[in-house]
Amino acid sequence: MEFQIDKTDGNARACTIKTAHSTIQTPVFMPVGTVGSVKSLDAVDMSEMLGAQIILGNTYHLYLRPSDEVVKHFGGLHGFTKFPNSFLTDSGGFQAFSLSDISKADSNGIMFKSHIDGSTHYFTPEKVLDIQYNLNSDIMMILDDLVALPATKERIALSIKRTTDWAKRAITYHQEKQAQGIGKHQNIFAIIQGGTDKEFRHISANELCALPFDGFAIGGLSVGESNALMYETVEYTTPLMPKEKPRYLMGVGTPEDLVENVERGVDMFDCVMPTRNARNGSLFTSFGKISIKNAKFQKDESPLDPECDCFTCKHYSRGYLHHLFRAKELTYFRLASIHNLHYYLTLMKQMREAILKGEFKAFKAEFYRKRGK
Ligand code: PRF
Ligand code: ZN
Repeated sequence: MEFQIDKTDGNARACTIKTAHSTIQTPVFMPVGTVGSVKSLDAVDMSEMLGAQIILGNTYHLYLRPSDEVVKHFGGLHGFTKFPNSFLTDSGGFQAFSLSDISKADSNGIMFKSHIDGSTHYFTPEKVLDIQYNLNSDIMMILDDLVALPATKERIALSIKRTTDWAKRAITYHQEKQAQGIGKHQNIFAIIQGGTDKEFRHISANELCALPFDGFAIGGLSVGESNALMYETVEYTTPLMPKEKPRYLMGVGTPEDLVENVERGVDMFDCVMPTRNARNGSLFTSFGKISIKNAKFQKDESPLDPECDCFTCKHYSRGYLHHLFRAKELTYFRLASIHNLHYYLTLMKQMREAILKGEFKAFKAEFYRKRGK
């Protein structure tokens, strides 16, 4: 892929990434499309209505159902889902760890039981790449070893050692495959681990960033630690990462988290929050979150957010959305997801514009002022 820094403002960056399928302007938020689709929305909604340049899919889910072989049969994720822009696929390690009934890592990989039918599977650094070659995602994540926090120093030390060993195997395998003409247009990112311990983050970043990956992620955060500790760990880690490659903070976060971490030099994010919150009735607005189930919205004729120009806000009232939510109408899920994703994608665009103008600090102050903070 091509990567270019368009402008920096403090540590915040506005960059352009070109993959085989789209041009991605950063900072970017990647909506989560676990099984190849973003819940309640389709590929046309995502690309044409919302203008998403990249979405995230999960190796774990797609491997279990419908299987990477089926996806390959349709010409990969693009042919199968018809989403024309980029896909990033997570490696499966995190999902095996968090979703599977049982999972157990050893020095060679991760054994887990499917959350669908209880069948046993084994992921290795090579196996998750083979699956991702079949999916033909634009950005593939390597297999990493996660630990539940709090963990002992010994266990975190083992996690970063394994993650480095697996990263070396992954990059070697990927280079061999590319030499054979497989995964030629696919990119591969490593994942820095180390909990909230600076020394471990330092070791993990140094070991991984010495390898020729196309980009680097910060993993193992937003797993229950305080916001302050997450921000501190990111602030410590981003300067250890190469300037000339994309930086991705996995599984983060709230709108505040995005602003704080863009300020600390992160380029890419993903999170289920906008879509999951939408389904639970929690909607993001320029002045903070609202709960649409609240009785005070019953006769409210105004749009969700007067500052929003999304499809939902252009056409429907708070009172109608309140009714759809209460009635559990399927249309509610679509309209609410459109609004929340539009909110997240617009927030990223506004941050990019602020960086390009060298006004990120002022943007951040205004962002908090509107929320009464
Ligand atoms: N590793 C992988 N995927 C992830 C994470 C990680 O550490 C996180 C951490 N918040 C989210 N998704 N492979
Ligand atoms: Zn809206």
